[in-house]
Amino acid sequence: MSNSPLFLKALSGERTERPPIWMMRQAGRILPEYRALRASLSGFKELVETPELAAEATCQPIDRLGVDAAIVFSDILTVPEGLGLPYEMIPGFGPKFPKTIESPADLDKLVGPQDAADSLEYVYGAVAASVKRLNGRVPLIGFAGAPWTIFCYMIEGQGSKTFSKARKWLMQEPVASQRLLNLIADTTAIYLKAQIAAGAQAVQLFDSWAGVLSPKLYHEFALPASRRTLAQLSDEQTPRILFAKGASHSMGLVEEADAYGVDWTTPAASARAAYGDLTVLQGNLDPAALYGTPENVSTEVNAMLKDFGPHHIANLGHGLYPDTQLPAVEAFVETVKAFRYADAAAFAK
Ligand code: 1CP
Repeated sequence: MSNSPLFLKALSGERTERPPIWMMRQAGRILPEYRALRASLSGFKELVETPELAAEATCQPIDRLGVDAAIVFSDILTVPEGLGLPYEMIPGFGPKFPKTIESPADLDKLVGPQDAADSLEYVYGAVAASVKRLNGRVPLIGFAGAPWTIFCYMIEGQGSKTFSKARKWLMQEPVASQRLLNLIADTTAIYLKAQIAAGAQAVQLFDSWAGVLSPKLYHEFALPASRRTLAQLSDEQTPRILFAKGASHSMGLVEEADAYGVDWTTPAASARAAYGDLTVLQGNLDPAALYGTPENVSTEVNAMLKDFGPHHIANLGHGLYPDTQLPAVEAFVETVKAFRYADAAAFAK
């Protein structure tokens, strides 16, 4: 048994006494101390672009909740900004890009992968400042959006329920779509390598909008682009987590990650059937389960931990909702921390 932190042990495939836990979107959103920090500033971007402040937001869930990993406070939209499409964060609305990609000719105006990644120095600063502030308490996760999800924002310029404009591009401009996905994939690989160089001990690729694609288009466009990013990180000795929300039809088709996120609509048994018992899986509590009482949360969480079995990282099946109450979140963390595989009848060998 190594002395490495529980989260990294689990990611490396070692058996652990209990699963580690962290939560997608754990920094910000639900914490009163995040809202206070945010209210003292001019806006979201000031927080993301000032390493010391980002590091403070990164550490808040560690101090408050005692989770086993931190995720750097940033956003997936830094990459399109680096590529030449700046975003604005509009309170009560979300992200908005004044400029978008409207025609294949617009691709010629974008910045190249190295220059795009080089312009995101403030993210590497946030990673380094977060590692310093964490002071060895827990490992830090770096992250980026997967190419398809970033493509969605670069074409649409804002969130969408269907991302039909982005899907229209795949249908009508397949060659230009491929070119843009490759540009994003290569930029993202350099970006994640730089986060690793700055101290990130694991990285996660968020393919938040994988689920709007048919399996066919997912296989043709999104999946190869994610693989292209992940493959470029294979020499890094740093575990890679892929979370492709809504793409459970394609579980088991990517080999380049070290762990796979599972969304809450996918039964643990289906994920285990697709990936096998030894693959590290992360997830998948329904974020809405945290609207239940702490007792209900505890029951649901214990059931989930038994369903996944070992080689599991406890997490949600997508990010925390902003109106989630802290006692439910605390019950999630406490239940996972009290769990022991050895005590769970199903695993007592
Ligand atoms: O002012 C604010 O506080 C704005 C809210 C906010 C926050 C706290 C946004 C706007 N982004 C973030 C931080 C963030 N974003 C983190 C790090 C901190 C954390 O743990 O919360 C991470 C990991 C993200 C990742 C992110 N941003 C994703 C992928 C994960 C997911 O939830 O699917 C996506 C899709 C975004 C885009 C984005 N940023 C913000 C919003 C409201 C959105 C979604 C817009 C949409 O509906 O399309």
